[in-house]
Amino acid sequence: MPLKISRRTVVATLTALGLATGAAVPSFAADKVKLRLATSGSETDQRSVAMAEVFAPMVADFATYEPSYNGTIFAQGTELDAISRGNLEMSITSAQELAQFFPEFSIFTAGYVHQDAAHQVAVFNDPLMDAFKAKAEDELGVKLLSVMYLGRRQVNLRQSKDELTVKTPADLAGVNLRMPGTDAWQFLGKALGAAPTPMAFAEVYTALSTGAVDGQDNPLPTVVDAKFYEVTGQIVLTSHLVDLNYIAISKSVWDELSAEQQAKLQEAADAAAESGRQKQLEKEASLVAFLEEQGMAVYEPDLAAFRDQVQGMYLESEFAASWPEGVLEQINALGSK
Ligand code: KDO
Repeated sequence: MPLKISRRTVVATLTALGLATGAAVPSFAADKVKLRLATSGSETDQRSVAMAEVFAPMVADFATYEPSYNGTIFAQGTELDAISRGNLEMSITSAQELAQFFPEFSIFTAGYVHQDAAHQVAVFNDPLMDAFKAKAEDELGVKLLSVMYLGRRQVNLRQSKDELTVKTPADLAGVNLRMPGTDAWQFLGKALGAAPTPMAFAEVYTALSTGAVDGQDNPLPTVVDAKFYEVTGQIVLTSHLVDLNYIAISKSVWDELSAEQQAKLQEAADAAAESGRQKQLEKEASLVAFLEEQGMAVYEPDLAAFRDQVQGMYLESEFAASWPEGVLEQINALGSK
């Protein structure tokens, strides 16, 4: 059960401690603003690279950027709470994590809703997002700056294709599929037809190598970056979720910046997101050959069978009941299909 903490409570607590925002706080006075960012991604993940190489230099005249990787300082899924409590300034967060606080964010976690990277950007910048963004700011103290592309999630199994060939969701019955540890992720695993197991990203390589799980799902660049190909035998190109992350910042830190600094920071976040997106797309397009060279089978299943099952299960789920009326139709209208 995630801790729900209101922004008012956070501000009241900080005020009681004499740390209320608005007054001259040392880190905002003569010093630069400290921007600690926590991510469960690695240092070589394209989102991390874009933040370090594009974002950080663009804000360097007024901010110091201090990233931490691999969920080391804040475990995967705890970053939003840390920002809300004033213990962290930034994170690369997910709709699945936001859905723990605000169930309606699960609309962005549903399989086969986002169509591609451009669709994600169109949705994020559309007025339909205003109410979602306002809720995260007002009730959690988290401002969503920009949308990052993680990629098309694929099913990645230990078994060779000879041992198990996946054509339809029925072929995944009983497959112990690691999914990240929130309800929205677990439901996606079930919708694929598998038996999902919650586990933090940092533990996945070991779990695959020991056989504690049969597989995991992630985009191809992540499979390569995390070297999952060393401990798995096949990739089923289900493309079940065109996955995204948001660059998130503490709303109170944001409010302390001047209008000029805010504009620079926003520009830097957008530039980093765009750079990371292009690099991730390039990798995604080129990695099938690399994975095949590593001896992996990479193949498409019956995509219509997966899409029909996943979409059907979402529409009948309790998640869909939390989606604001008409938003799914608005999202679909922004796509090209
Ligand atoms: C994962 O845990 O499988 C996931 O892909 C979920 C994403 O939201 C994101 O947090 C990502 O891990 C990590 O950054 C590692 O790439």
